[in-house]
Amino acid sequence: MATSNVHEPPSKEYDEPITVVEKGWKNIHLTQYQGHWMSPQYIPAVMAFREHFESHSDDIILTTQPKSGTTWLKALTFTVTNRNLHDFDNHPLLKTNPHDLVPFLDIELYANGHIPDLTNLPSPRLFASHLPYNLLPTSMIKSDCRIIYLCRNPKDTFVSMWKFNNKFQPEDAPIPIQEAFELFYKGITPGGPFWEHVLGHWKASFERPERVLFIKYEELKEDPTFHLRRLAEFLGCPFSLEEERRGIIEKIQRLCSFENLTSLDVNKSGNTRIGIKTENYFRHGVVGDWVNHLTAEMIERLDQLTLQKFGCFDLVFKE
Ligand code: PAP
Repeated sequence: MATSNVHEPPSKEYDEPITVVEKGWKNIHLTQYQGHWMSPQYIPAVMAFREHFESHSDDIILTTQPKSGTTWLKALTFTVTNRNLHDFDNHPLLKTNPHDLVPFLDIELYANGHIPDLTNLPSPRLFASHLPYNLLPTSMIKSDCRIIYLCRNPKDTFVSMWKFNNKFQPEDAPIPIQEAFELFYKGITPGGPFWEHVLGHWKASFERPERVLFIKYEELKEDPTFHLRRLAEFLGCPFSLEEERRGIIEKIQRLCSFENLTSLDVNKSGNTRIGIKTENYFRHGVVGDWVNHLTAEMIERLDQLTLQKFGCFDLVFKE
């Protein structure tokens, strides 16, 4: 998506006190901002985004916590929304990593507090954010744009996050899993605490069901056809009978599948626009890999905490 950066006053000083600064995931420091943890380098971006983003009512915003399936959701939503523009044999996803088709607002377009000109992007504009629901710009909530949230069970999210963060550590000095676990458990993750991030979107999906769609990674994995229909209906572009007959849903599913995306050269080498190796966004792409990494004690503690946080909200995950 082409955008131009208007280099307005950069990096506004924080106008709120930084409550706690703690050394986070080894060399990745996290700071608390309005009750959520984030990298201090992103705070000017988050502030500029919240203050200056002007939402359109037909915007589509994908919100996730890191390692919950963002890459997959970007691929699926881009393909569903643009299905009349691209044929499957010559599709942008064959040559471009999903992150470069759907930009992050907070950590990419508003990076360093610069204010991008997004007014001329074609409708519907498709963006992503890792921010919790309560930190999304007011204009986004007021404009009635559509928000799609994808979440994943905490154990797989944690393992995926730990493995991903270790890609940025020296090979001979990875973050010990116990250390990473304690951080996750205490809520010290980008956008975390994990549970509050999920609950904010869960509640919003009941309060504004026509504007906030809540999807679970495990259910998407189990029945992608059902959830693709749900997603298209939510976006106001349901699949027609003719499309169903032509097998469009299966084609989208296949194009965006872990197996297909990881077979493409673009996802085997090179970097995304924000400088992360494309291959780092793919590992196993399965449900339940946590059994291979967590100790019995970690499982017990995480399950207890999750029950305590989600129990009364009828929010459960297949694992
Ligand atoms: P991000 O938030 O940094 O963008 P995100 O895409 O949310 O990362 O998470 C990556 C996880 O999604 C990886 O999970 P794993 O570590 O447990 O394997 C990655 O493998 C998985 N993933 C990426 N693409 C797909 C896909 N097409 N289908 C299913 N899972 C996927």
